[in-house]
Amino acid sequence: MPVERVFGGVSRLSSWLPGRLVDALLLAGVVVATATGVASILAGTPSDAWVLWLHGVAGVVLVGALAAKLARVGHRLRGSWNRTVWVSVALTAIAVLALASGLAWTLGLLEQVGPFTGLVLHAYVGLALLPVLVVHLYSRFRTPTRRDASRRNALKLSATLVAGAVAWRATKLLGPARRFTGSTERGSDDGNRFPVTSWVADDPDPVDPAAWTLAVHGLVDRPLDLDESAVLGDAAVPASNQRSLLDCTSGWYSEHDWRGVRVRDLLDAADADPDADWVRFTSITGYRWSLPRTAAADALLATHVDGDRLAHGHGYPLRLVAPGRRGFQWVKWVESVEVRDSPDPAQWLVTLISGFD
Ligand SMILES: Nc1nc2c(c(=O)[nH]1)N[C@H]1C(S)=C(S)[C@@H](COP(=O)(O)O)O[C@H]1N2
Ligand SMILES: [Mo]
Repeated sequence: MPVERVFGGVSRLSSWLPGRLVDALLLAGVVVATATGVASILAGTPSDAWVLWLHGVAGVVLVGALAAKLARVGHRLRGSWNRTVWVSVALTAIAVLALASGLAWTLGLLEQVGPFTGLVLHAYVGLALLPVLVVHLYSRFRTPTRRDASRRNALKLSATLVAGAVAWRATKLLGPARRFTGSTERGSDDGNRFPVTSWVADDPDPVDPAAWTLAVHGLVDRPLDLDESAVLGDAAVPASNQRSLLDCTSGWYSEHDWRGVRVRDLLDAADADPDADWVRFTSITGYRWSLPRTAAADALLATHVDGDRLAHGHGYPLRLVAPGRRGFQWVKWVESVEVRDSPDPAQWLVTLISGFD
């Protein structure tokens, strides 16, 4: 019977490593997967690819460790279901959903679920696991014992990690082409025809250019208040071009030729304090992000995408283009550039409470 063979294989797998080591592997896997999943929000350049690689390896190792654990403890379902069993069952269900959604996203089987992309769904399910895991550990946590710390077990653990790395590599090859962040390409080099992603509450009316200005202020000697014609290419702030890739954490990316004013030129024109290390960009909606001075200087405040004037959804009249930074930092409908000597930790809260990505 093939089914019996599968279960037989799994239970052999479950006795391959001592149960306490499987449990330790599960806990370590969840810790690594959570840390790298959260960190991936900031992964913007290929030098950050290892974060996503670790995330994937942790995921496939968790699949194996979870199977081994279920083969070992599954029989408890036949006993009476006390609170501890209920928590374990809930934890298993969420873990299976988290792993399956991550795998399905990688394989291209789960692009969209209602309002969420498969990747966003995966992130929420993964986060939902944490409180249930804490409750589970509270009643069931055991540390591995000295007996488990053998050379043999160390070799087996290493072999498991290598197998995980190979399996993750193979899984990625089976799925569609994705950037190292897991994002798929959408509407590159095609003007305004790429996805609009705004947080639910961040949905302003189209900006009336006659009533709009860009303020450059804060630690500057000469504050500026520029109207649309000034940002469209003035002698004081010349037009610049920038090819750059927008990579949204919801799982898509789009690469374009952007045109606008270089932030460095704005800071020069405003005589910004050379010792001020931060620049904060704020939208007409209050949405904001701050960049370190050097990254800000290289950024562009774009008026055009692939030669077309920016559409409202993409931030008309002016949006931040921040090379190497994830999409959520590319503030749309910018009306303020503030030179500061400190970062702005509250920006995280401001972007989070704006709604869902
Ligand atoms: N003001 C404002 N800027 C914003 C957002 C927003 O909700 N409000 N969304 C951000 C996110 S999450 C992304 S991925 C990009 C998307 O840009 P697009 O809608 O032009 O594709 O804009 C960013 N800038
Ligand atoms: Mo985004």
